[in-house]
Parts: sequence; structure tokens; C-alpha cells
Amino acid sequence: MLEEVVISKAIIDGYRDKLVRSLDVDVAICGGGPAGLVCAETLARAGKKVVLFERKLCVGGGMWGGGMLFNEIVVQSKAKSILDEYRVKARKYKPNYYLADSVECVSSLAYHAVHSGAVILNCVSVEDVMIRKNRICGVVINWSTVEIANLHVDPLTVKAKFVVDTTGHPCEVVGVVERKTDIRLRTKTGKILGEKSMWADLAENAIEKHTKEICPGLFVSGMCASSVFGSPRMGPIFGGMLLSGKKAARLILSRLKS
Ligand code: 48F
Repeated sequence: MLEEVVISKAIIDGYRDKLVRSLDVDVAICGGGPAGLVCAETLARAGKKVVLFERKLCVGGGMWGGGMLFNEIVVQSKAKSILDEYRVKARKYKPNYYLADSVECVSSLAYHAVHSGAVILNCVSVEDVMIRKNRICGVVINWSTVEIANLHVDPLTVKAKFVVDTTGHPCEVVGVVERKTDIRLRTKTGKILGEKSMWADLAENAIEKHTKEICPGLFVSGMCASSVFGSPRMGPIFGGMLLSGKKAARLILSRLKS
């Protein structure tokens, strides 16, 4: 016999466990697009305590829609090994151009992130950061439904040794730091430089360089790094996002070691 109340209690207990485990972590990742998912998986696989917050019901960000809803993505040779690592079938289109099914890509990145031990909390938005001694040391979260309904409900707070902004084009977490604090960002002006118009080659080459600690305790990765450093957008080529997620994880792993 199945009892509805037991089903309800199982769900509440299971979620409570994940939430409590996520209150004090090595790394809090804000945004579950391709960069955030790769970063989460790489850190979790290395044994780190990772939580990823995603505003929407589903992770994957801009990857599902490929280019203009044609659900195929392009990845250049440099990042093809990451598709292999996540067991995504990559089809060679021309030298240096691989095609992959965007649904297969998102599903595989998400599966591997959770399977490696990262906690993904969907429908949760990061609305602020926690700061001590001019260092970002956590994030402030709320249900996305509270945000969408514009309800006056106070948030909860998560402590993290490092925070990663992978919120994509709007670079929301860095935006909060810029708006609410005197902390100088490590850009030319100390402020967000803002995304430029399409130039895939330039943008894809720049994104790894711009994946870095933007201010103490806060890293930028993926399209967020491009926006913060004033790089062009690149459209539906995703190698840079995957490589950037890996690089952010590598940098944080070496910081956690030291
Ligand atoms: O936009 P998104 O896919 O970022 P990305 O990983 O990849 C960029 C590409 O998809 C594409 C591109 C490729 O060349 O240009 O745009 O850098 O994923 C960002 C995710 O963050 C979530 C948002 O819903 C999306 O799934 N997000 C944004 N703001 C918040 C957030 C927030 N404040 N709290 C939680 N999640």
C-alpha cells in the first residue's frame, strides 16, 4: 500500500538533507548553464562540496535552444575532448567544427554534475552576496517564485569559501557587488565593461583568459566573464563555455589547496 503522506514526507526529508548540506560549502555556483554545470561537475568530482543554484525550473541556460531554436550546438576542436569526457556524441562537420545535439549536451552535463556529488537546487535565485573584510564569502538565496511574484519575503544565506558567477549575459552576482559595495573589480575600470556585439572567433579566444577571480572570493565564468570584461558575444558556439567552466574549477581547486 502506498501512502500519500509518506511520499510527501520522503520528498521533504530528501530536500531538507540537500539544503542543509548546502548551507556551508566549498563552492557556491550561481547559474546552471553550460559553464556552471561543467564547473560544478569538475569540482564535485575532485571531492569538493558544491552547490549550484539555478533560477529556472530546468538547468541548461542557453544551451537547449542551440541557434535560433535549431537544437544543435557547435563546438570547436579545442573543446571536443570535454564533449567526449561527458560522453556526448560529437559529429565532425568540417575541420575545427563539431556538432552536437543540444538536448543530449544539457542532459549529460546535468547528469554528470549530480552524479559526481554536486547539489543542484533549481528554482532558487541568488539575489545578493555575503561579505566579510572585503571578501565575498557566501550568497543570499530565495525561491525564484518569491522573486517572480515580487513578494516581500526575507531570504536565506549560504556560506561558501568561493562563489562563481555563471549567470550568463546579465552577470547578476558581479552586478550586485558593483552596485552595493566599494569593491573594485579586476577590470580596466574597476566596473563591469559590458558585452559587445557578435564576433565569435575573438570572443571564444578571450573567454578563457577572462575566467578569473574578479574580486576576492568571487570568480566569473562563461558568458558572465565575457560581459564583465567587455568581450563580444559569440552565439551558438559553446566550446568557450565548457573550457571556461573547467578553468574556473581548476583555479578554485588550486586556491582550495593553498
Ligand atoms: O546563460 P547561460 O547558458 O550561461 P553560460 O553558461 O552559457 C552561455 C550560453 O548559454 C550562451 C552563449 C553561448 O555562446 O552565449 O548564452 O555562460 O546560463 C546562465 C544560467 O544562470 C541562471 C539562468 O536562469 C541560466 O540558466 N541565472 C541567471 N541569474 C541567476 C541564475 C540568479 N541570480 N540566480 C540563479 N540562477
